[in-house]
Amino acid sequence: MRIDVVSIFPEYLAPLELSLIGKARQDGLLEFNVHDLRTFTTDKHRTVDDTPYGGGAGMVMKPEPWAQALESIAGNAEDGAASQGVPAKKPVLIVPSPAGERFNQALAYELAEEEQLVFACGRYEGIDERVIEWAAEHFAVRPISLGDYVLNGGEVAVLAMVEAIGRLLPGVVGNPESLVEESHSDGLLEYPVYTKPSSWRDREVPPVLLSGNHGKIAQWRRHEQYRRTAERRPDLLAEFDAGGLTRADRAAF
Ligand code: 6GU
Repeated sequence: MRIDVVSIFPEYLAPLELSLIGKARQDGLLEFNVHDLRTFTTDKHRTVDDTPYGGGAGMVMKPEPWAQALESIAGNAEDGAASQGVPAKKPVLIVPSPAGERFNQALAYELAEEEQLVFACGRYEGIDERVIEWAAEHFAVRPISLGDYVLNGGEVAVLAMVEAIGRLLPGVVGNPESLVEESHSDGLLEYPVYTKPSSWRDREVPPVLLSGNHGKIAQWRRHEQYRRTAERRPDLLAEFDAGGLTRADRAAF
């Protein structure tokens, strides 16, 4: 997978050099490029924002630097495809925004299938809307939100999305089994986990986990997933119940 990020704060993306995603880059599983939007300006002050038409607080990002940046990235992708004699599939342009579609694990899996993702990090009150319309010529455009709260810019959201997507790429997470049992992979939250010692500060590990009875352990864990989801995320539980329970689940609950 190839990922390009356009931002006026490229240093914000430095953490992606580290850890799992940094390792995936070193191993050649992921190509990752960060572009400074200001390098696509032409005026002396390298201006990226201006006042909003219609008035109101804050500033809006000017369209032309974005068009220059996105054209250069789309051009690279199209040249690459043409040199291999294949028609170019449009890269996905993700526009992080509290006004976007909600990001979740299902969307992370969907985006992990893509050849190229481009993230356009807006700041201030956002990017001139005509950029979003125009970009559809070169990209499959997806405005995406992390949740119902406001961040100052898209950079922190990109860190979260790239980590969620990157760890799903084949070979990035050492043990793929660990992707299967985690929260949200099956619509429920994860069960609680424990390690040694079995007694710690007068608190005991649930005895079933020491029983060696794998059937009972699986049933207990499933029940805990359900209980925890009911308590913390009743919204998820409603969706899960609508999907229909398996026979093993009816036994566990
Ligand atoms: Cl993706 N971007 C910004 N700027 N704010 C957000 C967000 C994204 N998701 C929630 N708040």
